[in-house]
Amino acid sequence: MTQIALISDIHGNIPALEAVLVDIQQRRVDAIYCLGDLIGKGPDGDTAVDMVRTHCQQVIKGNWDDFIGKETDDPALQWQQQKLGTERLQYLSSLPYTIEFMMSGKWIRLFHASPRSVYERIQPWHEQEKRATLFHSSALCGSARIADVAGYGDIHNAFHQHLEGRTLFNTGSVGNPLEMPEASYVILDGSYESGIPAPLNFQFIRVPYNIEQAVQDAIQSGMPSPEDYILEIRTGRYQVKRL
Ligand SMILES: [Mn+2]
Repeated sequence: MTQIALISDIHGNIPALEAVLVDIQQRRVDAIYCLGDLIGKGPDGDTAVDMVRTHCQQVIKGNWDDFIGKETDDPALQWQQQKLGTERLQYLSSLPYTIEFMMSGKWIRLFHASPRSVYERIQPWHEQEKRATLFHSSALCGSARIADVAGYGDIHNAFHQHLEGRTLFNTGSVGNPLEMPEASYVILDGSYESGIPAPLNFQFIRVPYNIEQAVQDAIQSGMPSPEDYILEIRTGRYQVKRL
């Protein structure tokens, strides 16, 4: 069996990322994949990018990774762009859209927000018809197959549900969880690259981390308007329009 850890939505929160990586190392997984939004919101996107490049075998693009490369008048975004620097911004813009593979007889597709756009946001409480579109393919995907298992990040809200005979799940967020203030990630455990039906295990793991250190990091970084980010990581409650 192969264990693949899925992390997402780190958002420049290094104490959360470090705590998750320690937990992953203790579980002896075979690979780590990152589902995007390495940066933004929190202060240390540059370090998050460097750590993800070191530890993750595959990385896909999130909405923040996409729009951070664009010209902007927003001082908070300009601050993030300057901290990242040209090379990391180029890396983020070059990230692929999906990770797709067979595991235990199931076609698994991983993406940041939806198979169609990094900006399409679908919640577990949206109507079933809408959720079921997350199994679809699009021109952005690596294959035209309908996914047996679709996994994503973006909403910062971990869940796992079965619908229409398929499995839909969300990893939650490492650095900006919005259902409870503990870092979230998932481990997939199954028979990698095997088309033969076999057990497939999903583990949803919550990792307490040093939130006050993350708060201090934000204050000391000098980033513009850190208040919403600080409130969100302390409470797990959504404060602003942008995830
Ligand atoms: Mn995000």
